[in-house]
Amino acid sequence: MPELKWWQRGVIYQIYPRSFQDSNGDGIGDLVGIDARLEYVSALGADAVWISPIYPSPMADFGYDVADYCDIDPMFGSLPEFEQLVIHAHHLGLKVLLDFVPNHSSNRHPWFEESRSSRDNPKRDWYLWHDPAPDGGPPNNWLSRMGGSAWEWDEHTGQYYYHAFLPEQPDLNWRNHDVRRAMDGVLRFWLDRGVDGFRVDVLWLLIKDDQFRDNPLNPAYQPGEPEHHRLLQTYTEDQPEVHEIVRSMRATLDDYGDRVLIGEIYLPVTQLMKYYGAAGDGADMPFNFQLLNARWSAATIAGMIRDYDRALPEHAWPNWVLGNHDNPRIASRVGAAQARVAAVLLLTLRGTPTIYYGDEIGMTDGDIERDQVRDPAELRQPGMGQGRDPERTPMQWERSLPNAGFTDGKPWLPVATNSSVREQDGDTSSMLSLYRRLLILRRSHAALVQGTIANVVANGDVLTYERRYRDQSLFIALNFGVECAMVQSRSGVVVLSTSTRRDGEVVAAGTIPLAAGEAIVASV
Ligand code: TEU
Ligand code: CA
Repeated sequence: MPELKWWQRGVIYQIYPRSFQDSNGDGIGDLVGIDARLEYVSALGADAVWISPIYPSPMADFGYDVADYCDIDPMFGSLPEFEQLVIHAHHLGLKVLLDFVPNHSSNRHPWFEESRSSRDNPKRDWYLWHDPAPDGGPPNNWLSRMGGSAWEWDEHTGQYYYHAFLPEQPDLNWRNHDVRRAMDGVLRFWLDRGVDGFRVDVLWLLIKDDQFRDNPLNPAYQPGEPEHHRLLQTYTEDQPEVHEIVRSMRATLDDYGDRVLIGEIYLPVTQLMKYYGAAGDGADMPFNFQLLNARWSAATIAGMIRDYDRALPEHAWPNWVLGNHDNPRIASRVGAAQARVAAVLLLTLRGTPTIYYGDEIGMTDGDIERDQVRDPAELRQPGMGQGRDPERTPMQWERSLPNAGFTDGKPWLPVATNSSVREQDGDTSSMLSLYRRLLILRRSHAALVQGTIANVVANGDVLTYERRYRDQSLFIALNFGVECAMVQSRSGVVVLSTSTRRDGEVVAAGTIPLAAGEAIVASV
């Protein structure tokens, strides 16, 4: 196999900066705090950190409403502190990825303030302005993913502007080449400062239908679902013109060599594959979000692995994700025991894994009281299951300390103390120990990094597959059930199990027992 790139060999660790480590007692995580925890991330065995937005922002959507693409919000720190963090990370052998948010800016960005100032402002066409419909209402039926119409009336210029998310997040017009040039300059600003790549926010939404046609009704819509599910996104997502933009972003990163382009793309696998680019000149890693809300069964996951691997274009590199800052945490979705199975799955499947901060200690969704809710997705559609605060609660470092060591101040979200890094650190049976063992195993077995995956089989509640590279062959078995199961295996030696007592166990050819919620990796 051709020499792998760092992002093919490595493991990415997502840091939600607001919740990782506060260093100045304001209850909000910051860059100095992250910098102080880089040794922890490196010792865990990760190879790169992806930091969610840290740019100047009014924080209407907690940083995904950017008011200056080329600076650091004072709440998180400063550009020199960021540059220091990059130097420190690189010294530790960690790559640094930023979150690029090109689909929309903040309504407080100077670009939008110019654009909204008058109909003939040179930047008017940098955003999507439209006359009202004949009845004076919104131009069409497009809905915001945060609830309500996606059109906001601007009295001053007598037009509406489009926002896929909050009114504070006006969508940029990516059909305008001045926008593309400006955003290319943003990428180069950070690449010049040593950034090793980007996770691109809502890459699949960048282009909207140029005729602004109404989206069709969603026939599968069920009452009680979020409002925007009423419509199919036919004219507001996955438009064919987006791929030339992806190619352009990739070309810019390739100018710098060895940088990674990750796309946040919530699409079915068949549509997702286009984002690798027809000639492999698209995104390096269109995020594979299938595990985020998959039915947690051996049969479902087996089918998912086979279908995804079969759908991958030649030379396309797979990736897997168990969680992120927008979805309920894996340990809350499947429970503590199955979260251990999920860890083995994530770190033994073929392709690059992304670990969401806190999942390595089995963090669960935080309990957020009504008066503690911060997420506009919840505030605008309360009780609809859209809120993301629970998966964004602060990292739990040491539960004997105030706020688990996250902050000396009042944390921006409540900190759970049901577990922490410190107490798991020395416990060989802890989730943290399991993640560390898995990452050591992964790093020491080429079969897990660049091997093939074969014989993906679900037998009852047990999923098995093999990873092979040259003379190395690993057999992975995961019990998704609540009963002990017998698994057919070749002879070998257990090199890792979720219940540590089996490490080193010799496995005779035939059937071996797998306890409920147990997973093993055997060298066969
Ligand atoms: O998310 C895009 C997105 O559509 C999913 O996050 C999810 O469907 C939705 O946000 C749930 O409310 C990206 C960011 O990850 C998210 O945090 C931002 O809120 C959003 O884009 C707007 O930038
Ligand atoms: Ca702080």
